[in-house]
Amino acid sequence: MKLTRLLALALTFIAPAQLLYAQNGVKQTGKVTAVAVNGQDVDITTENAFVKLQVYSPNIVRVRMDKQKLADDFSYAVIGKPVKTKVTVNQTDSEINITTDSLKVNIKKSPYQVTFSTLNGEVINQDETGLTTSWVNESVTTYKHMQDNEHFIGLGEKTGPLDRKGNAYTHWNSDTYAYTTGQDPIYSTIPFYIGVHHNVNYGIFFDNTWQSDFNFGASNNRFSSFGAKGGEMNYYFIYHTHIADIIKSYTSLTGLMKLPPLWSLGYQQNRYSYYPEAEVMRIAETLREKKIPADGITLDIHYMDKYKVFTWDEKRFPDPKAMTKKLGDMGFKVTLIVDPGIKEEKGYGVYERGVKEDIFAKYPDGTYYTGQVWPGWCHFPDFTDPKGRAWWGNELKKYAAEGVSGIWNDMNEFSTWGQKSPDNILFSFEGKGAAHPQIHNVYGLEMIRSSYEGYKAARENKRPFILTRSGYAGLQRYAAIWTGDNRAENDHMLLGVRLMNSLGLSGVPFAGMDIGGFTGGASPSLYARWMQIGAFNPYMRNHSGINSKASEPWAYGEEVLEITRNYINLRYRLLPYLYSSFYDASQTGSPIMRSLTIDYTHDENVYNGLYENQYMFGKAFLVFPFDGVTNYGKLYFPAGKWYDLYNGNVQQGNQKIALDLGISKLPVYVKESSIIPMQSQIQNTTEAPSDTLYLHVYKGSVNNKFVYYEDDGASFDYEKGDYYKRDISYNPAKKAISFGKVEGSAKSKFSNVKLVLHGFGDNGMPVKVNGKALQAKKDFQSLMVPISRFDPTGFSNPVEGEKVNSITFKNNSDAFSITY
Ligand code: MIG
Repeated sequence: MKLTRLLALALTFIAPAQLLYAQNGVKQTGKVTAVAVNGQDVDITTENAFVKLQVYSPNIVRVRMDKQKLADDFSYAVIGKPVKTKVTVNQTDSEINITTDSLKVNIKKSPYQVTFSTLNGEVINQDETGLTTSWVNESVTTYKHMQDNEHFIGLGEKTGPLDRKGNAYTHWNSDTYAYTTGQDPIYSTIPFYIGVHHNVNYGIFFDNTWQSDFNFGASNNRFSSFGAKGGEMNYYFIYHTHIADIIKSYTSLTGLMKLPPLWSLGYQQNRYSYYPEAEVMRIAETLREKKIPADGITLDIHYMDKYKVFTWDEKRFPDPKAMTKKLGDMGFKVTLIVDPGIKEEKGYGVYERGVKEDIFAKYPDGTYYTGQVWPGWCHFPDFTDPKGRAWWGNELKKYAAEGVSGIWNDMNEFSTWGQKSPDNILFSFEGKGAAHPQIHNVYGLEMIRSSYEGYKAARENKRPFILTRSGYAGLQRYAAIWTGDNRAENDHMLLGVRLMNSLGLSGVPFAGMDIGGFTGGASPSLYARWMQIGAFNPYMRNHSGINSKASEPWAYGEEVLEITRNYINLRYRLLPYLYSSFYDASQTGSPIMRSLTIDYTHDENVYNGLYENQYMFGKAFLVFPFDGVTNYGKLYFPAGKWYDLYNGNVQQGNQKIALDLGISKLPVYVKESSIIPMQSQIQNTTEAPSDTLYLHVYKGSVNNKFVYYEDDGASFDYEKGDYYKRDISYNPAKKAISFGKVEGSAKSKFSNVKLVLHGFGDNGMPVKVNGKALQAKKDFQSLMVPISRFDPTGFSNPVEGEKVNSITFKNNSDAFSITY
């Protein structure tokens, strides 16, 4: 054998794949050749890559990798900084070990391979041996070992099942009219998911804005992987024992939702499109006449003059300011749609100012990129340019002056007719320069940032309400999101629930869907069901498309109208509960629609396709999004004790039941030990409820604490301490319901509290306050009354035979405890 052949043969044994494929762009990370420890960072050089491991907190470790030296750090999504953390780094010839107070990271050197484990040494997540991280030309992918029976949840607005195992997904924000229930991608990108196996769970946030791909064992039985067409491998590994804390850590990186204005939690009525003004007024008046509580009317593209943003069609809407005033007097806020495409037209001030400010995206030869959308040929603002954001904010002042309350950002994927914008459109990217593929997935995020910041600046001390169709990780800082152009079909109603549950797992608490369906027309029963479920969505908006069936609550006949009204009524009575839940979300990232995987993570049943849509609405209500066609369904009750919302009947947990149900009720159960504040019926949030807060407590065996929160619901004064907050807790062992001392400088809307005790028995209970027996009729009044239940078919009528204990007392700000 010739020497060269021998050599070649020997080489194939030494590094078979490496040498052969490297020339064609394939690169493995390879062996570690140098290690440097810099405080909480460990910088590693390998044969083919530069790696930086950064400890962000005891629970968060960031991994950055590139073929060349790592570029300056920049992210539109991440606003969290590393916090000072105790870190120990040990090295041997073969490995590096990093230990925090919560986890261990082991890096094998030959070749590079990362393993995250608990302090006890249980593997949480591990690079797949032999594959780890590799490049194929400019695309980079990290391969993780698929653990036995691993579940994958989250990943933002992704269709398909709750458990993403066996599926793969792409992130490329797309305008997907009438998408199917398995279509991918749709409108937004949140490259964050949670893995669950062997009683451990972790989160991975892959912060890369290029087109990215996630594979959770689709067509392979070996790994889960995440990768992108360009940019760095850049992921944050998050470990906590509870999923709620993983979400909290994720939102410590990407930011929290700000408290929205209270009116945006009310019912919103929309149509593509309501016009002229007389029609808008007719809708508003009908909502009031028919006593359907509502807070918002949303105007779609036909309010504009030939679809030109920041204009009004003067024939249809001769005096917008007077109209918003009239609506405002009736308790309605107006939300307007805006699109990013700016019509290229001489004399159109918005366009001309854009040219003057030089804020439109261009081709490499310096000419404007021109794409076609609603107004015709358009230019597109560069929201990745601070100048572009400022220009947009300036244009928004007009709507502020006209009394508009909400800005609905549509088409911001960005969408153009043809749906294929060229790669060579150039964007500022904060002065660093980037072409379309790198910024595509953050275009929507930067548009809503412009809307949020602009609208905040345009109005004195008023919370903006921003709605968006597209976005990227961190979108919760600026906007609520809705799930786009769904279809009026049962499967879409259920898919919408899963999308919102998944968004909730991915740091976005404020989400909604087109209730009733955007395309097509629902049957009356499907519509009724959809509105019932909609009452238990964070954002409740009814919307339907231009050529579809009218979708107002009265469009489906008397029975459906009544059902719909009952549930919207209930939502309004629940506003103190809902608003406090939003407060919680604004502090912890805790979602409003809470997938059961959050609190029942290691219960296999919650991943079962039969039960995958079930969720908690806040922390008290278990909602079963019941089929709206067959009205038949299977329910799973996780561990604990559950009270039927309508009659108080107790259902034990760890049970599956089948239900055949009429359309008038949606199955909703209350978790034992729940604390639920409610108010009297109002028709909109400008109307004051009665002076009594109804505080429902459900007997249980577990301790519970509810953070009760109130503020003016409109301004930013709460940031200066102008709020009313107290802990309300229930301790069954001590037989006590305790009210903590009030925090904040605001007064409560409620001067009385009516404590309503469920499941505590029918006899008037001897009640003590701060240990002292109750002085009848003095500070407190103890009564035995049959109170009205939540029966949606006749809310104001007490349910026969049902008795609960109820105590009414004066609200006061000191800590006190009621024992029984
Ligand atoms: O090309 O503004 O998803 O809610 O009604 C369609 C008209 C543009 C898409 C949105 C939809 C809205 C519609 N828009």
